[in-house]
Amino acid sequence: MSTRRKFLKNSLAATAGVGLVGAACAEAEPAVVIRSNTPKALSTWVHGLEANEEAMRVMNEGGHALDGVEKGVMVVEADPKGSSVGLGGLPDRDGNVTLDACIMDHEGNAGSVCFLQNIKHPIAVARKVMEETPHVLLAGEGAKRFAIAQGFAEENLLTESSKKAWEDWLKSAAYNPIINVENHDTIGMICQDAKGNLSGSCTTSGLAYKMHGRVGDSPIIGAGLFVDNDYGAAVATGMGELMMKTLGSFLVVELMRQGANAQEACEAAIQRIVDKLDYKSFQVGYLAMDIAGNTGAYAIHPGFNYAEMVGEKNELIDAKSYLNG
Ligand code: SD4
Repeated sequence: MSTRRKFLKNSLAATAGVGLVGAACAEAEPAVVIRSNTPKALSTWVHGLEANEEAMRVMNEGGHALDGVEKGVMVVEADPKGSSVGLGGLPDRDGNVTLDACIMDHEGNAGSVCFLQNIKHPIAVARKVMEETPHVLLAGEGAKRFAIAQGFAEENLLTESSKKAWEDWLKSAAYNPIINVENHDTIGMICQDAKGNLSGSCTTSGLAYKMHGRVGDSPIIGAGLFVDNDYGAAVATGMGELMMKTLGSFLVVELMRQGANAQEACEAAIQRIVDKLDYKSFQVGYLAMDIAGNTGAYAIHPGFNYAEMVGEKNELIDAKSYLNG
């Protein structure tokens, strides 16, 4: 049986409540998918449009997918208007901007930073962790010291407008992380380069007004991002606790490995959240690409969109969702 038919059969059986543990995993065969070598950039939310432009520029000048996903999201990290990423990101409830980011390449190398403060480009620090250390994840003060040792400048990331928003929030100080626009525009990005290799990145200031020290899914390999260059890549955005409890990005890629296409895999990973967790008041969106350059996207609630760029065409697309308004 083809891997894809096996995935569909298993999905139906799962819907019928049949236990399938190990069934698909044990028999997984390589999917018959032809690797694309057309450079492509895919990223979450409307700011993905400018990230895609930069990533494609870098890849068209001979950069690898890894360069694309790093340089692409750096545009958004540096934009003070973005309230969920890098400079201008909304702070935690004590007024500190704390950043999470990770990056993964086509060889399965990964680097990440979490609870990083005062460094504008956490994604570039994550890449340095990947390339210059034997580790995957550096946190907090240690991550900052490493960044400074690598030549990154220490700077204040709390802009006047994010400080003002925090001061307004302090008047009620209601800590009730729910879906709303300012809470979920992390950038997750997947690129495929002219060699057909995939890489991914994810960078965020996390939930606005989170508890000091809270770290979300975005720096966790497998939760906010996963890349398997034999099958595909996935990124996540939204309420990180839900992706962490289901290891969502890994799940999406694993489902592709078992024969699901990118869209089916995103839908099945959202279904996993719906089946297991209290999901109704939270948004989660998954975005995925397989090695053929096919894409998939799915969210719990309407409102998740993403940018997809091939050649000169860069489009913003609305993802389908489990709930409909
Ligand atoms: C987090 N997933 O820290 C991030 C938030 C997010 O768009 O995606 N914002 O939970």
